[in-house]
Amino acid sequence: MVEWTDKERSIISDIFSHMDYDDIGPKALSRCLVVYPWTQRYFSGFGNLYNAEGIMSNANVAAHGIKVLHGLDRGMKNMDNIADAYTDLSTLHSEKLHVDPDNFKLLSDCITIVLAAKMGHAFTAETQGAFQKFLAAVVSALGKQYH
Ligand code: ZNH
Repeated sequence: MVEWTDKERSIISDIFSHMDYDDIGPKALSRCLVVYPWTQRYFSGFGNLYNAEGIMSNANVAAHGIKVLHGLDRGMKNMDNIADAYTDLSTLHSEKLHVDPDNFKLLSDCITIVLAAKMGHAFTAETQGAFQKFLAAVVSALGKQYH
């Protein structure tokens, strides 16, 4: 089980109370699809991911980015049992979606980068430490049902 200091808890709850899901979700998922192009294979049903200028821009990706970012809410609400909070989502990604679990870490890094760009100076080393620790717990939980 992951242990959290009061400081880490307050950083995490602060981040989520100010989270701009509609901005960060689409940006983080789009970034993941650009930086790690092999992750595009899971979204073949989303249509053309790039616009006429060759920029990643797709309404389905944007909507899905928001949904995925909201997927972190259950971790935030279950800080003391993140491992079990993702059982059903882990099974879905493993058995139905067949998403390679290595990709969870890649997306989580993109979420960190987009959040850092948005928060600017407020994204201190302590904030990064707590947030990455939180994401690592989620990533590990999402990988739990892979056999
Ligand atoms: Zn995922 C889906 C979350 C990652 C791919 N996802 C999903 C959902 C959610 C999530 C919540 C919805 C479900 C239902 O509907 O029920 N994810 C998530 C999270 C994460 C993720 C939290 C991390 C952090 N995913 C991911 C990745 C990928 C994916 C990395 C790839 C690459 N997902 C996916 C898909 C889907 C999902 C494909 C399905 C979509 C549709 O709808 O079609």
